[in-house]
Amino acid sequence: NEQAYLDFARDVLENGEYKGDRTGTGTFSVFGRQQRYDLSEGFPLLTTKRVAFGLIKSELLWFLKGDTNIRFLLENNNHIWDEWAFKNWVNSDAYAGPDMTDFGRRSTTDADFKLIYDEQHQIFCDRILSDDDFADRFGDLGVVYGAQWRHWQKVQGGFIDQIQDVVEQIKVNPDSRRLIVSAWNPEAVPMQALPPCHTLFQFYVNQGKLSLQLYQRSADIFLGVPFNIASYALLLSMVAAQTGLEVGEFIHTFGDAHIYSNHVDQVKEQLSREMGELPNLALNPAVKSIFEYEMTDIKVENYHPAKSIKAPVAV
Ligand code: THF
Repeated sequence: NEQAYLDFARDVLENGEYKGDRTGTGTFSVFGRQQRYDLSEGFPLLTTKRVAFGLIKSELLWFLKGDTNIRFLLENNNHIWDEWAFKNWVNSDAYAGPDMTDFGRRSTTDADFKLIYDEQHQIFCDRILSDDDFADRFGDLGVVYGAQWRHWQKVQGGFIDQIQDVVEQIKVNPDSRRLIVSAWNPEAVPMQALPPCHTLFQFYVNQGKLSLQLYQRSADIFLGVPFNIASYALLLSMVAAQTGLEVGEFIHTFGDAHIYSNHVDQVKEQLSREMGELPNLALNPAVKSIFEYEMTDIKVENYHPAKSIKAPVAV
């Protein structure tokens, strides 16, 4: 299980070729890989570094609500999407503070700039939380995951709730080969803060077990992928609980899988560590709909990871 992730990271470290990228950071990249995680062997939350499961829960609940405004994330102390909203603010004519051009890269290379950035970032978060109009205008990331999953806009008007439909189809038509949720909407790509990395996923039911395969077009192996594995394993477990199925496999399929050049030392550190036992996931059995889970209904038990490893996020 965790070994699959570690082997993948080592593969990209050894075989990845240098490739420039949109963020200007530089990556070591491969194209086309796949790993499998059997959820009956434990919940795939990595033990070779601490992975912040609280952030994974609040992000998934945010998607499932169909919410695209970072206010809900901030209310849950989750800052993993801040940079994307912050970018919209500092690029708008409403922003009058110090120059934030290229803030993602500069805040990792220039300590003086980082102080200025941290201050503006704090001001931004405070205003998103306290000012409704500001939150409406700058907290929204556009038609990102939550919107495509729950409110796919139809050409002839109205919308499709892909999550509700797929959960229903798993119950009534488990042999279906069309149990698909697509986040990739070519028409919406120009309106999104970041076009979806988790392009499409498909469910599969056999022998009373539910499996899920994700196609991820682009993957930040050190920071993003540990979150992504746990997030889709959680989604799979929640859908299994709501459809009366056992958990099967999470299959993670990749397009461009990369290690950012400023994450290489961190990956090597992680690869030098011993794996521990995987934790267990406990979902509140009283919850009767995929849309009714709250933070306290989802827990990991027996999670004893190695200490966290910090790395800068590329924006
Ligand atoms: N952009 C980049 N460059 N990488 C990504 O993985 C990524 N995501 C989402 C959107 N843009 C991305 C956001 N997901 C972290 C984790 C997941 C993210 C974004 C950031 C992160 O920084 N994690 C740190 C700190 C967590 C904390 O605050 O405690 C970690 O150590 O795990 C792809 O989904």
